[in-house]
Amino acid sequence: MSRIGIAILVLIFAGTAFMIGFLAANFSMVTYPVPAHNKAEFITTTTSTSTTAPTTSPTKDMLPYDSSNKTVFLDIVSLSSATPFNFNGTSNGQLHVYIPAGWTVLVTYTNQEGLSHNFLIVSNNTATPGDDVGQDGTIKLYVGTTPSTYLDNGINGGASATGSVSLPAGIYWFCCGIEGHAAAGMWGVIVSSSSVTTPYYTG
Ligand SMILES: [Cu+2]
Repeated sequence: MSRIGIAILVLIFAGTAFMIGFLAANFSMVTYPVPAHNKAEFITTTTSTSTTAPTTSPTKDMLPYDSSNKTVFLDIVSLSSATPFNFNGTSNGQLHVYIPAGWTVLVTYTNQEGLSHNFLIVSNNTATPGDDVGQDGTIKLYVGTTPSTYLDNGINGGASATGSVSLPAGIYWFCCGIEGHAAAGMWGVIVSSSSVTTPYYTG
């Protein structure tokens, strides 16, 4: 065999050995991205489940009103079918009434419970009512009672009473004035605000 023939054979062997080494190195690298790819898929799945969480907001229900004389009609009932000391089945500040600033609230209060109750609107300066709501702020309206008897007297079960008052911008309670009844849960909130254009309630 000539020298050139030997040289060609050496080159072929050397080239083959190099190719085997090159391929082996490549295959060992190929295993690298595979787990990384699986990891990326796992993260994508997690992200898609977290974007579907719904947000909840309280339902707004409209109240009857007459815009010509800026009056909101508030029908409040202490239900015999609900837990005692309720207004329309709610208690402890749950019911929120929203009215435009300066509008008049015309209340019709009906008592269905066995106990006597009354209905007051209070410009409050405490967070929650105590036994005498007259000590928690200024009473703006007396329905079914009087300024001198609200701690003891209201209307009996089956009776109704009405009253009205205009409310400047502010936050108020509506509550029962009989001693301890508001503290037992018989109160809600009225928000009078210039940012409210149509009366509504939540809760
Ligand atoms: Cu009461």
